[in-house]
Amino acid sequence: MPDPFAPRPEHKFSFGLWTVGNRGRDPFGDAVREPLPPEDAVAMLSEAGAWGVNLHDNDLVPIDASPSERDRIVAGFRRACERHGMVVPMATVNLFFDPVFRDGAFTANDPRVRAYAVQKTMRAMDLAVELGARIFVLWGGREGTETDACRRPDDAIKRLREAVNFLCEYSVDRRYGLRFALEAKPNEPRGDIYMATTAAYLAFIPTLDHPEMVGVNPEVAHEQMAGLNVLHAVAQAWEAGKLFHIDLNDQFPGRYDQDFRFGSANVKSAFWLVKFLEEVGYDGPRHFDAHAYRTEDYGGVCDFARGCMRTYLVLAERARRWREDREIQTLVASLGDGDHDAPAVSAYSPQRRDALLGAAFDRAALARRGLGYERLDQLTMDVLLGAR
Ligand code: DIG
Ligand code: MN
Ligand code: MN
Repeated sequence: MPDPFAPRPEHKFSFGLWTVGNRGRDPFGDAVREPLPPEDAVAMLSEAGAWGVNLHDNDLVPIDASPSERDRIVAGFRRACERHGMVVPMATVNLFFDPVFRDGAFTANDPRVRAYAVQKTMRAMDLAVELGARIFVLWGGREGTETDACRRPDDAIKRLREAVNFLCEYSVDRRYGLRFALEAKPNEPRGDIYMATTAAYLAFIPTLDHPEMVGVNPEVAHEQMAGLNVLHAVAQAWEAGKLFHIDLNDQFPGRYDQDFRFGSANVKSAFWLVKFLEEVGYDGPRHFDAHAYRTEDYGGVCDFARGCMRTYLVLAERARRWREDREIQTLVASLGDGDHDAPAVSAYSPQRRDALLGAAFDRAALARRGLGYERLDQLTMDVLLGAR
């Protein structure tokens, strides 16, 4: 009997080199796993059933590599991807690890650092296109402060806009056709990071010269670190046509960025997210920006990768059950506008103005109406827990 939850290329599951290549280092402990060469990561992900592999520039090419070394490394990686039938749907740039970015990258006070950050990103875009990536993620991990004495935050926003506008022009100039996906995070590694939430970026994008080229890459853990409902952030991005990519993982509230295996901390939150992505027909990569526990060896890392994909598919199947459950669907049908006619509050007109101003409402009767959400949520729990 074939495993119904076995990942297949059409599921578009992808992982970054930095995810399965995470060596388990943390602020209080050294690496516990040997380095994983990119070609080995590609082989591991392919064997696990993933479709795509993503990377920061320096996940593959050392920051001080010569052009000939760079070309040799990239050629070897491309061969490995071809050999293992893996695509590179997304790429990004590391603007956070090297000490040069300790005051930020695009928002740094030193204009030479800002210029270097844009140059490094241009070269990372070149690499992205060479590998076939169509999506370029920008995560401003160092764009932030420990003290707001360092700069006016509105100056930081202006600098960020200047950099993203320049990079959009570079993509147009080179006819790269890249779409940029901006990733928010509230803090860590900086005390506070600018553009702390996906919503902040959704407000920033319309101020750009090429807003049509720029969307967002919401990460589950980052919205949850901010105490937000990640589904609502993703739904707002989707509704605005700006869900260009997504970072799936998990997180317990009030902790550092845990980047746990997808669905391993909050199954219900993961269920609503998967249900939404499948119902709206999100066709982008299902990217797992997560890593295995520090306790694991590379056998455990492979378990981690398989678990991310399996949980997504199990939850997608639970979402199908939810949609097909007669009692649930009867309850859901009763939630809508139903047969309660009410004056229209869309498409303003003098007629609708007068009809609404003249309408009478039985407020007490409206207030008495029980909505049945307890039963509906318990049915959802039954589906999730396998009790129906
Ligand atoms: C952290 O959540 C960031 C970096 O890993 C990377 O730049 C981006 C890509 O998904 N996510
Ligand atoms: Mn994260
Ligand atoms: Mn991420």
